[in-house]
Amino acid sequence: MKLTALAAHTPEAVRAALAARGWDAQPAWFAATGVQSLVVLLEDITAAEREGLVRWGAKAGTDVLTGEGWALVGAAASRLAPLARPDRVPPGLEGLSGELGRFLAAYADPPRRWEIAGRTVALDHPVIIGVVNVTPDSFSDGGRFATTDRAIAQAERLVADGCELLDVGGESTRPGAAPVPVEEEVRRVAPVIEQLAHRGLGPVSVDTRKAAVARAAIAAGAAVVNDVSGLAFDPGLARVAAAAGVGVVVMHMRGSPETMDSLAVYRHVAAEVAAELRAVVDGAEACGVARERLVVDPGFGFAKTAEQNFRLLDELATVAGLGYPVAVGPSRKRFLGAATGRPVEDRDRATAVACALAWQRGARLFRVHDAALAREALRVAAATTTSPT
Ligand code: PMM
Repeated sequence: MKLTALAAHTPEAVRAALAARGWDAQPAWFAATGVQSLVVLLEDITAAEREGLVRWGAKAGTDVLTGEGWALVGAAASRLAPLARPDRVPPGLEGLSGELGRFLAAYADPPRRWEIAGRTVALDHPVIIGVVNVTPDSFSDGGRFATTDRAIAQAERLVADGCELLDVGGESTRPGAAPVPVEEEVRRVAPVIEQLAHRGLGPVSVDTRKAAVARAAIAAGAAVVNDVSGLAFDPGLARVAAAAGVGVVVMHMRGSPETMDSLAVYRHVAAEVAAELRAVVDGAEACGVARERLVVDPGFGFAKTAEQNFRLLDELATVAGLGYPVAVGPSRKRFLGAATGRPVEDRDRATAVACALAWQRGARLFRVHDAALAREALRVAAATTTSPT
């Protein structure tokens, strides 16, 4: 007998082992995703559901760990699947089917495209979003691209280095940054967006928390709104985005840039960030934003300590489990400095590594200042992923 330990962090190894033994690509992929072990934490369940899960686990031969109001179930995806099917779920566990079904559907068929205004962004490869900050005080590049010409030159460099989307921002959101009035923010971003659209550089995203700025940016040619407040700052923003049919990136944060550092208190950061993002996308959809236009972002550096950022990076699959494409923006942030001891102007290598790790955990869009380094790292990471994920 000969034993080989297969890599179990993704379905890849099983798929490849089956393909090498004559299986066709499609059945090999389905079987591999079915064999893949998943762990789900079910919270806010009743005592009866908890007991029902323990009984089901004993029968199904799966691990179920429980406590007051929660259960943690570890099982192959194919074993979990009956719990998600109304016709197969054991009596008393019907209330769990909906959420489990939603999760398993997203696991089996993750989003492969993102619809933005006027085009579709394919997510079968790393999509790099280049940062064009038109602010005098952004933490890493504030003031450098404060004029339209300089912003355009930076955008040209980013596109040459492989960016597929340019994110233009006119308000710094670093901790403690002062708010910018609407007219000033529009004055900063609109001419740059107009020029980028005019020159065919783009598509362009506008990094703003304000409906009025989003409206002006969309009129100037923006195809995406990227809101670091997760639609919390300005209740009108979602409707503006919905009416215009633009893509929407909703980022997780708590409070505002002035207050966020004091709100970095979590019991289980990945679970809480995912739950809060779920509430945001539900709210966006209720305002008319189509599901296929939404991207979620865990908001590295926003209301998180360095340790929480790293936990979140490692557990990014929890955010991907929501079933929306995931964007990340670790670029040059403080937590990377905490790990490397490097100052802000020397964090692009650390950023590239963080991007590669995020790709492996399910992120598909990467907001960076230095696209060339990130692209190299992401090409290496993406080369390890061959299957239709
Ligand atoms: N970070 C910043 C600004 N905008 N948008 C998204 N979606 N994700 C981020 O992580 C993010 C963002 C802060 O960085 P900057 O001041 O360098 O732009």
